[in-house]
Amino acid sequence: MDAEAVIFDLDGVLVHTDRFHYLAWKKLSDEKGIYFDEEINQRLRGVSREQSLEIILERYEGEPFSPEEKKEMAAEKNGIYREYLSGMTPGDVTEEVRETLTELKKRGLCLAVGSSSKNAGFILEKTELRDFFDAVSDGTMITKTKPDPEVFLLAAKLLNKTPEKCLIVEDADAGIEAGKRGGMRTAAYGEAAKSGKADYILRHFSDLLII
Ligand code: B16
Ligand code: MG
Repeated sequence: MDAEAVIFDLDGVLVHTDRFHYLAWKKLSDEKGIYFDEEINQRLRGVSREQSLEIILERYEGEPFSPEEKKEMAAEKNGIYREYLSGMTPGDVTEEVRETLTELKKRGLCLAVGSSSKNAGFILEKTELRDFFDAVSDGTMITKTKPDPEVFLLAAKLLNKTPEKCLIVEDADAGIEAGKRGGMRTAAYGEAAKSGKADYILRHFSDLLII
């Protein structure tokens, strides 16, 4: 690859916390009588907690929830999600991911995380991934969520790299769009690979070493 930096999405790329998001939203939806399924869940990839709730409520036909109730619901979902996260260990990161990150660093690339999540720091700590990265840009540092490029532009800035020198690795269409809007190259992994919008498709995480 001719990029000088790689900016990784977290949820769905480095770790599979996407399953925990689904289970936590499902629990909250069932409790409140709101319809929610795997298909709706796909639309939550990369978007903020608050926006995720708005997407889930699109099909809800009951009395509208007040802003306070929505705040409580988002907080409740986060509580359930954090319980799942607290059980995470370094074993939740595959050898393939660790070996690929190690090799990219050996080749002199700068590495960063660009995640919409406000829990990114906690996840990186639990999985002992933090030391691989020269910078972390996450949901606690931005005002606009993906598909806005803010989170990736901040990561590039923290790395001291111009956008065109950065490659974004993403599992969400919203993230691929964010990378493109930010003037970066994009590699799709997992769900985002299906839409064919990215510059590269990664069938395996380690394909990063051969593109
Ligand atoms: P939190 P990413 C995103 O992480 C998730 O894909 C998305 O489903 C979630 O709603 C968002 O983080 C916010 O997460 O509730 O933990 O702040 O894919 O950008 O790493
Ligand atoms: Mg993701």
